[in-house]
Amino acid sequence: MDEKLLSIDNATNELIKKAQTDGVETIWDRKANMKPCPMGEKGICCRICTMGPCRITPKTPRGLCGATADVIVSRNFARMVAGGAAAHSDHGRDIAHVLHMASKDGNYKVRDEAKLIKLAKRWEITTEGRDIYDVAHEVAEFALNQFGKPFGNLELPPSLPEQRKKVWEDLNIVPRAIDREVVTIMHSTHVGCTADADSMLDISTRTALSDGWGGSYIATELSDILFGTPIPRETEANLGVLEENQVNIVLHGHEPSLSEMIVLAAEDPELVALAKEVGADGINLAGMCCTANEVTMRHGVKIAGNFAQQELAILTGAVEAVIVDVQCIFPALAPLADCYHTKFITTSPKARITGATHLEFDEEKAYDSAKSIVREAILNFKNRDNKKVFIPQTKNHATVGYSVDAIVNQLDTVVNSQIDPTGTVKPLADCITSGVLRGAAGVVGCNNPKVKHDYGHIELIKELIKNDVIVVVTGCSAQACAKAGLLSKDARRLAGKGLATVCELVDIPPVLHMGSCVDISRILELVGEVAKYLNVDIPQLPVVGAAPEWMSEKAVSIGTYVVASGIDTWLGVVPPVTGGPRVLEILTNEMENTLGAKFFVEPDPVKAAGQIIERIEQKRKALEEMF
Ligand code: XCC
Ligand code: SF4
Repeated sequence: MDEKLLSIDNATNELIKKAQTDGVETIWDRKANMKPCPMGEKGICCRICTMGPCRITPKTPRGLCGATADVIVSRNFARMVAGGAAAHSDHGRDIAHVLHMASKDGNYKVRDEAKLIKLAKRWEITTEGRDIYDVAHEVAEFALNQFGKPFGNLELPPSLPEQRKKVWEDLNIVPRAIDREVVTIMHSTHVGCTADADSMLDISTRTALSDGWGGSYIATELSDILFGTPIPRETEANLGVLEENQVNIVLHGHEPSLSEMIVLAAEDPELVALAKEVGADGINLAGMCCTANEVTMRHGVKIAGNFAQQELAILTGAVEAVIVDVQCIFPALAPLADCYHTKFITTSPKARITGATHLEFDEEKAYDSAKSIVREAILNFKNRDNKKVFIPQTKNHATVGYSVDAIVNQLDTVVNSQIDPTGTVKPLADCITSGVLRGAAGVVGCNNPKVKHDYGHIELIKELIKNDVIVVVTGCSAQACAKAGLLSKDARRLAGKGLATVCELVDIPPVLHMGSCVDISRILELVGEVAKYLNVDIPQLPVVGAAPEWMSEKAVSIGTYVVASGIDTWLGVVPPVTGGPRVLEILTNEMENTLGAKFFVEPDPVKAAGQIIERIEQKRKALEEMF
């Protein structure tokens, strides 16, 4: 592989080249010109009040108010957690509102009644003899109350082992209402409040937990109820999924309430006919970032690419519209779309972008709203300039759709129901305790131009599966895997003997796509259930997390709740905390004593894999003594 290439992905490299020919810039050009601020990089710049900004140097070891490097670093870290938890949880809240407006004859319906009833029972909501939509509305209200309830703690899901909850209780970090935790961070980081790194990190941890076991968990469960719990299905990934003779629409962002309606609208006979009328063979939907994950998990919609490829989709010259809602959308798409015929359509009042066409998505009239957005795309087909079109011929096959239910069902295919119960995580737990699988890793998160595109994800994952560590993925990591062929069942040839055997018996790929980033809650559920089945706490399991190319505040919240859930987490990009020695010490060392897990920072994915395997083997020793 050419060292100078910016990605391990052909389609990406080809389009980066096209950008040069076309005379347009991409994230990699801007990266080459950007000189990151060394203060910001270490986390020691404070601009919380206007006596500053204050920066910590050997000559100025304290800010004007007297804040030390650790105080500043910990406050900056906390605010990142708050930003991330807010984004995930507000997404969860929006889905709850959609469930609240669901009705028998409306645009939004209940697709997974069994899951709804299960959740209603868990929340002690009457189900007998009631209309399913009455139950749905009460469940939605209950969920909405988790965001702002004035008293008590968050309602925690039953997959959380008691031992884990006890750890949080002892540390006084059981989350209360979700919004309250975010607001507490904004308050505590105000000038003149928390000035103690230890306490600041406790507050951060509690907030992150309100995301993982609260806002994100709600987002996943209610999305499954509304749009269906994913089951395994086939798809394809990379920019080669764009079609020369079709109206290409890229769906980018996060919330399935929009993308689900677009999926329906794109099948509307009226719009399909319109597409033919304008000279296209049909309408081709392709997803990007977590929206791609949502619609591929539930419909097999093809994946155009991950975070770093969003500009490249426009650069193909073959995309009629990029339709976005919230999160991870480059503002750069607006000026870039001007250089091509692509319509860049924003739909959410939470994420308007200068230069974009704003067509607000109205959830009350969701279907009509989606139809008019799709119509815009179709009518833009005539403006496509064939001289500017280049669709890379790179794509790969993938099997996706591994919700926890889907994994359990798949495992049941090898259970002898005469002897063993079905519908449990027992087979998975058995594989792990027996050592056929050495352990499991959740590899998640973004792309970051500090890392060669997709290299961090793919190198790490290949090493892990080679060593019989089963991998589950979400977010942009899942898409990197889809493009690299790792979600295909025949990727088992890259797995070690134990993992390959399991894959063959159970008929799964060695890397399982579990969904979008809010769906990391699925990973928590699965790990929690295995721990409960074995009657151990989560840190005792040979299970790790990794975010090799992370970049967002959401990833900081995720990393923090994953560690607080008792899962060691490897970061491939250094977080902006190195200027605070106490903060660094807590995150990368002391958390192990309090929470049973900690952060590791290792930019080299092969080295990270080595460390992970070593750690997993250590945990196995203790576990094997027990079983
Ligand atoms: Fe965004 Fe969720 Fe990161 Fe991808 S992985 S770049 S946060 S889309 Ni969540
Ligand atoms: Fe400076 Fe303190 Fe104000 Fe931060 S809060 S800018 S350290 S004076």
